[in-house]
Amino acid sequence: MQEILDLQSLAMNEVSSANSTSELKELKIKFLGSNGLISGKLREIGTYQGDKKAFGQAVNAAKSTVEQAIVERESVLMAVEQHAQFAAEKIDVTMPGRASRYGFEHILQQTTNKIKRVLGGMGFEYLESPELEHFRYNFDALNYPPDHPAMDDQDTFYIDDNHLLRTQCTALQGRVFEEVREGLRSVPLRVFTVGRTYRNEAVDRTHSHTFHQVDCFMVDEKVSMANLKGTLGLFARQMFGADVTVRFRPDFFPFVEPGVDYAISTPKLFNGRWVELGGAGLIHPNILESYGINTEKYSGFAFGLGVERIPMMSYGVDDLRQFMENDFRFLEQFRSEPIEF
Ligand code: FA5
Repeated sequence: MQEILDLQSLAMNEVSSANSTSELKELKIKFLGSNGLISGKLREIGTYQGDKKAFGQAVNAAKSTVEQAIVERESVLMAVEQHAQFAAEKIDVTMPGRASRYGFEHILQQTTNKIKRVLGGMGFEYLESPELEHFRYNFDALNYPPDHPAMDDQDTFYIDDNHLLRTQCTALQGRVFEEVREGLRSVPLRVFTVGRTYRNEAVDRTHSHTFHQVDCFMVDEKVSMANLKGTLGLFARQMFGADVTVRFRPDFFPFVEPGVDYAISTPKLFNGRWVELGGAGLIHPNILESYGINTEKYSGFAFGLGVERIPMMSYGVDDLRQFMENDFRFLEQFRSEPIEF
């Protein structure tokens, strides 16, 4: 019997000096597991030579005493361990949070959206037109005689002899007029496009090899320079503010007659200096006629301008290369409303 009491006190000592729940788990196996020391004694009860009953009672008493001690020690150790874990994983809720970054539209995209709103609001239909263009839409369809020197101003990146990266969004015209000839569209027409254009250009503050243009044209009865001036004046006031004035000066483009370049001026920007925006004019009758549009009845105007010029003017940006360089410190100045992703 003494041997059971000794076993019990050995177990109690070890349990009370266990320092972790995992140590305690091992002691539970050691004494009470299926091959444990106390379990072994339980199995001996049947074959015990002597007072079986007293032996059995002593073994069972030792078993429940040790079980009880393990449960009590376990709750103490669990509390200690939990406390230590909480201390280790403590979060300082007073620390300032890390602000999440919202995306926003690039300033050129914001400008494009505004152009679409303004011209759309004036009744012009927005059309897409390819950046990788046929030579014939970029030049032939626009009344450039073969090898005309005006094409030298617009050298570009050629894919093969017949395909190039478009140098001007005016390339849309031939595509639309072709649809008129095929009966897919009819005059009157009011259309525009906005998109990327390319030129083999000596890059400087106001010229890039990759830039954007708006190109807009209208064909209807009795369209004149007065309509062009009125439309561009309204467009400029909507884009830049009510006090903008537009100036026209004669210029040459093979696809317009007469041709002009136009500049805007406002007392708010660049000390009221004229800033050139683009070219314009009345669509050359050769073009309209080549697509079967009756020039006795119909005439049209067209204008095109560089998109980068608009935020350059509005915000006083003096180098358009910054729009393409993706420097966040620059772009973040033009934060718009956050975009929902
Ligand atoms: C044209 O591209 C004509 N297609 C415009 C036009 C349309 C005339 C319809 C008549 C009728 P120009 O080459 O001048 O014209 O370019 C127009 C505008 O695009 C320029 O005033 C300028 O604002 C912009 N632009 C031209 N080249 C570059 C360049 N390399 N980098 C940035 N902007 C440019």
